[in-house]
Amino acid sequence: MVKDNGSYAEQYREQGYLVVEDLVSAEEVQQVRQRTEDLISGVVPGYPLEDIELEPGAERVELATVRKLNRPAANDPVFLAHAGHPRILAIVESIIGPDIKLYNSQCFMKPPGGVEKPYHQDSAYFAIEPMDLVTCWTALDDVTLDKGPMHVIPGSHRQGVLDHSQPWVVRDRRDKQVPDEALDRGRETPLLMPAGGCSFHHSLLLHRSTPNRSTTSRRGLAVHYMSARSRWTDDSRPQPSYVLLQGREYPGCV
Ligand SMILES: O=C(O)CCC(=O)C(=O)O
Repeated sequence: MVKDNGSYAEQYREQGYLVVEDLVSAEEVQQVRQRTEDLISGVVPGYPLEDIELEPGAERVELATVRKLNRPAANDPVFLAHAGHPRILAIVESIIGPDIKLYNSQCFMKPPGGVEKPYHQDSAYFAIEPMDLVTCWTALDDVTLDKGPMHVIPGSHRQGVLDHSQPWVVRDRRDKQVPDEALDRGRETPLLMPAGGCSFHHSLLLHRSTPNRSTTSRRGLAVHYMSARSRWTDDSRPQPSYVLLQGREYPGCV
């Protein structure tokens, strides 16, 4: 059931996440799903190769090997339209206010056999302050336990950025993760939902996704939103320019 946005915001503040089923229509989901297939197969040519990440050990770009499409909303109009979805923006607004910018987006393809993504906080990778970006993760396929859902640790968004120094290596893939002793795994919750459902999570919430042990893909489209009052924190790189999706700009901010 879709509730009012005020109760969503309250749950989000307390738990650092929420799940809303049936937010995106079956037709809209199908359009995005089809687009992932057309971009990867080359039916729609031109998706930048440097923004296609493969599963560990894979060499060819195919539906069965792509781990994720990076920056889809920056690279493709269908994904940009999804980032501006009014029902998603209404919930994002109830959480971070009316002035909303697109920070980034990632389409996780998670094919059968797709590997896990270990525990992390998004803010450990985002050069933005304050660290209260919100990610809307839309299920493009039904998400069940065997398909490698996201898991979260409720309330873990209140502890600031944790150490991410523990290496995580699978074949040619190197990543980093939060060390086990910092995790209260007894509290972890899988985010299960039918296609068209969305989860929203805080950029400091501890989360991971498990391997896909099923025979079909588990695609999830993550769009990261920030307040237009945010600031860029990486002095070693020029500040990128970010698309305003709703509301107004603020001088000196992103
Ligand atoms: O969908 C996944 O497998 C991982 C998602 C994730 O880690 C994220 O959205 O930050």
